[in-house]
Amino acid sequence: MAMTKINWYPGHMKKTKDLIKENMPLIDIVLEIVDARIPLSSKNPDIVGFARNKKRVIVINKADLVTKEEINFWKKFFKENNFADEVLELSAETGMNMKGLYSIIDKVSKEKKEKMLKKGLRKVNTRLMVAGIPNVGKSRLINRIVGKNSAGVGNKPGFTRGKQWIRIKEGLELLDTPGILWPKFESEEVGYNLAISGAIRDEILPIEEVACVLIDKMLAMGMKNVLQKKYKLLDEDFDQVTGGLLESIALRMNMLQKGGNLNVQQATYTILRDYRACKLGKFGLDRDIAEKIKDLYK
Ligand SMILES: Nc1nc2c(ncn2[C@@H]2O[C@H](COP(=O)(O)OP(=O)(O)OP(=O)(O)O)[C@@H](O)[C@H]2O)c(=O)[nH]1
Ligand SMILES: [Mg+2]
Repeated sequence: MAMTKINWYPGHMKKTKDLIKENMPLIDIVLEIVDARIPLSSKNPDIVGFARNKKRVIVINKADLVTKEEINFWKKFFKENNFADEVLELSAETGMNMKGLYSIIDKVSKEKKEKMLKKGLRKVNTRLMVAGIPNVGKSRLINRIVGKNSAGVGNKPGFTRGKQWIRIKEGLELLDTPGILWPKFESEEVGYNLAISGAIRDEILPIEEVACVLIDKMLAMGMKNVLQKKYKLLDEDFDQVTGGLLESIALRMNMLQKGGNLNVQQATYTILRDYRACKLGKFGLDRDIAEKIKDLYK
């Protein structure tokens, strides 16, 4: 199957790219949001070009979905490979480590103020933009930043063509619309990982193959017992190709169509849904391909 031939996100790619480019001159800090389960696959390399001379912060969001150990691997990885000025993990969903984000923002803000003061400028605003591919949690993060701080502060019109800046506090403003970037599809493995994580609408995917890749990854990670327990699988079920395992899941879980045939589609969606809801454990999908694909993202 040619995963890379799928028209993942029809339309608007160029339009959103232009929008980001257009906004960039006003921005000081780019918060590049990635999904903790797929921190590389959910990146977009164009950001490097867009955000030249900006402070770049990689925000590893959805940190609640992987282990601390895995997070530490990625923080080290991004730092060692010079991917950004700052890297931190948080969960926009639970609010975990939002403090860490505010302290990085304050630090950058302060640096800018001091720099401008030397030039004789006293009134300095620091402006933030949130950017990232679909489904990484941009809206959740914006809501969290704004929700917490917006009491009594209205939106104020932007400088150019009615862009909206949300005033977070004195001297700190956030662009109200996130920069939507597009994932990079040069590697088939990246395509699968995006699909498994839910970054691509299931309807356009070869969904059974996607589920098989997830199963294969889990088996390679030594997670056979998790599958076995969750879906009541027997040892002998594992003596077959992965596609057959989907049938076994349907069989053991009693997923039947009208008429009594095994409902493999239900098994397929169940395992993907369970992974996305963190019911198969906390683990990501990118670690084994990190070294192989990292140069695509620089
Ligand atoms: N577990 C978990 N889920 C999250 C987190 N942040 C966002 N989500 C979930 O991820 C999904 C996408 O979140 P959004 O904020 O809509 O993502 P987005 O980047 O704005 O997506 P688009 O608008 O499609 O570009 C939602 O179902 C959120 O509930 C997080 O920190 N942890
Ligand atoms: Mg959104």
